[in-house]
Parts: sequence; C-alpha cells; structure tokens
Amino acid sequence: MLKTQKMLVGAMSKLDDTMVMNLVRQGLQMGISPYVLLEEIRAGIDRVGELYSKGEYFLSDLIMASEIFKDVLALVTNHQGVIAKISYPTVVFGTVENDIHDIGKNITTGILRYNGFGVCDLGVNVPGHKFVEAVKQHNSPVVCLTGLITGAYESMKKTIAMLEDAGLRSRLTVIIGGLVGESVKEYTGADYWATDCTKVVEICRKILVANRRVVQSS
Ligand code: B12
Repeated sequence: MLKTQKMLVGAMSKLDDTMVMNLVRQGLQMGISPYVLLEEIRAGIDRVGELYSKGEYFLSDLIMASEIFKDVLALVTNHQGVIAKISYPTVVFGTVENDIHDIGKNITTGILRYNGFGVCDLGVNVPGHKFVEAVKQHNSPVVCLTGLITGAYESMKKTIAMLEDAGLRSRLTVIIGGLVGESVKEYTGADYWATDCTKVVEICRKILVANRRVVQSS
C-alpha cells in the first residue's frame, strides 16, 4: 500500500476533511486509480462506524463522514476517465413516504455510486408513485427502499404494491434497508433486506449478472 493510501485511511477515520481532499487530489495526480482511493476512504468510513458502535464517535461524526464521502465522490467522478467506467444500470433509491431519515440512505447510495452503479436518489418521504415513475424512466432493475420508523413498513408495502400494479414487479428486485429484518421483508413483499450498507453492492451485482444486465469479468 502506498503512503498516500495509508494516510487516507487515517485522515478519513479522524474525519480530517482538508487532509482527505488533499490526499485524494495528490493520489489522482500520482496516477493512483480513483477506485483504489475510494476503497481506502471506505476503509476509513468502516473505522468511523466501528468507533460509533463503541460509543467513541457520535451521530454527528457519522454525518460528517458521509459529507466528506460525498465531496470525495464528486472529486473523483469529475476526474477524467472515471465516468466512462460506469457500466451498471441505474438503481432507484429513496426513503419511503412518511419517513425522513436519510443518513443511512446517503451512505448506501454513495457506496453504490463509487462501485460503478448509477443511482437515482429520490430523497426522503417519497410516495410510491414517484418510485414507479423513476423505474420506468431509468428502466431500472433494482429499487432500494429505506425506512427507520414503524410507519415506513406500511409505506414500503404500498410502494411495492404500486410497482406490482404498474406491471413492473416481475422484472424488479426490491431491497429494503434501515430498521428492517426478515419479518419486515415478509410483510412488505420485498426480495431482500440488509442493514449492512456494503451488502447492497453484492446483492445488486448478483441480480444484474443473473439477469444478464452486466457480463461478469473474470
Ligand atoms: C438520526 C435520527 C433522527 C434524525 C434523522 C436525521 C436524518 N437526516 O436522517 C431526526 C432527528 C430528524 C429524526 C427524526 C425522527 N425520528 Co429518528 N432517529 C435517528 C436515530 C438516532 C439514528 C438513525 C441513523 O441515522 N442511524 C445511522 C444510520 C447510518 O443507520 P441506518 O439508517 O440504519 O443505515 C444503515 C443501514 O440500515 C443501511 N441502510 C440504510 N438504508 C438502506 C437501504 C438499503 C436498500 C440497504 C441495503 C441498506 C440501507 O446503511 C446504513 C449503514 O450501514 C435513530 C435511532 C437508531 N438507533 O437508529 C432514531 C429513530 C429511527 N427515530 C425514531 C423516531 C420515532 C423519530 C421521529 C418520529 C421522532 C419524532 N417524534 O418526531 C422523527 C421521524 C420523523 C419522520 N417522519 O421520519 C425512532 C423510530 C422508532 C420506530 N420504530 O418507529 C428511532 C429508532 C429512535 C427510537 N429508538 O425511538 N431521527
């Protein structure tokens, strides 16, 4: 691992935004792959998550981490050559109706983006018909729903029913995240649930390869 990369993990886990941005710029100038740099940022974010779980970091630190991550993502995706590598279809993402929690959604959409997925982020408190419109517009194979309050489960169920009514459900995979579990998956009619934001990439890749929307490189 190059010195810049090692320093990047440390700067990210210390939430030193100036240092992170400088190191990313430096890395890009040195010709380090943006994906390698983003991987180091992710390792730094993992560290922030660990410190949060131990009670050493607070929610404001998680928010800070996701803000730094957004800035880095903007920087690297503007870097020549990265956009051309984006090869996966668009995933439609949103926090469902009546729910405004979006910290986890923002982290998860960021992770999808830097793994090469297009993301149509509909925001928070999103009514079902907006998901239907977005799936049609982007011809998306995957919809991701975030929900953290009990009321979100009903909204998820309604949204999935609307996708069914629109005739889109059979070609769609629906993944739910937030404060969810197997029983919420069953209740809402979703295909997968995950509370670990890194799982989403693995699930999406599997689905897209199975549906021949991308060809797996060996
Ligand atoms: C921060 C917070 C808020 C913030 C939200 C700020 C924001 N911009 O999001 C504010 C203060 C605004 C807020 C408001 C409310 N909140 Co609140 N909030 C929280 C809190 C403390 C943390 C949530 C959070 O951001 N966690 C950190 C993120 C990173 O975790 P995460 O969202 O789970 O996301 C992770 C994974 O789930 C995954 N993920 C997320 N989405 C997706 C999607 C997919 C597809 C996948 C694969 C993965 C994935 O990725 C993330 C990283 O791994 C929780 C308590 C808790 N312990 O969860 C309560 C909590 C969720 N809130 C709660 C409540 C009740 C409310 C309010 C109703 C309070 C009120 N009376 O007004 C309002 C809700 C208003 C509304 N209509 O939505 C309750 C919900 C209880 C319930 N079962 O209904 C909780 C559980 C607190 C509690 N114990 O009572 N809240």
